[in-house]
Amino acid sequence: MKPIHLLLIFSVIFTAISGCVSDRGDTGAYGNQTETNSYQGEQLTPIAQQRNNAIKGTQYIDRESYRLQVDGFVENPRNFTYEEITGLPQTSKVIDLNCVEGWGFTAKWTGVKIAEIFEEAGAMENATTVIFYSADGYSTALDKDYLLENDIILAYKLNDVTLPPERGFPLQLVAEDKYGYKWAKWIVRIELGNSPYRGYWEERGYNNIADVGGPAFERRG
Ligand SMILES: Nc1nc2c(c(=O)[nH]1)N[C@H]1C(S)=C(S)[C@@H](COP(=O)(O)O)O[C@H]1N2
Ligand SMILES: [Mo]
Repeated sequence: MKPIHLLLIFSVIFTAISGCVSDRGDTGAYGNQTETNSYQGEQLTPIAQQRNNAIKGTQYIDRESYRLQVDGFVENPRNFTYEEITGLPQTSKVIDLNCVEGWGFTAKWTGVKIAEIFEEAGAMENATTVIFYSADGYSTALDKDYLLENDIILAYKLNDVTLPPERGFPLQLVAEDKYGYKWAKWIVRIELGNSPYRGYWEERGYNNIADVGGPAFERRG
């Protein structure tokens, strides 16, 4: 057989094999985990193509010593371990993150509804504002009603992969329909209160409502 014929046969076989592999289509590798590429008919952006943003770079949080502190207007101020959080009822949804700078992506987010955390800590009726504090000194706040009415979750998985360090491990707030600066990463404390609060970017002029499509900036008197 001429070498050119062998080459042809090999290329046909190779194409067939690689076709089998890539035809699966709905998952991909992410480290040693399997990343989901579509969910409930919706196409997801692969993590490798999603952008990151952080004021002080990646925070590396240790799973064992991590505690989520919940305090303020709650009957039982308390800490949660990583295992306690991931042991609560789990919710998944496909949501877009839109940074106010104009970029965005679509992902499947899996985590716990804030309502579950509020239930555990005994959130008080008169609490109106919820402040999220992060390990890098970042903070932001949202109305308690917004969080409850929209079943907002604290995500610990992204496209079925454990939240990578640069993406906020262990927890990122999935503030759907709000600009990216409300999506706090590396959350270490949640404080309930009844007075308005401006977080890191909000204090620097960004709109405290932060509805996607709404104004990015706010005039302050
Ligand atoms: N702790 C912390 N959370 C943060 C930020 C930050 O700097 N620190 N940046 C915010 C901004 S402006 C955006 S757009 C999103 C980006 O989220 P991503 O890096 O997961 O894509 O994170 C938000 N959460
Ligand atoms: Mo952003």
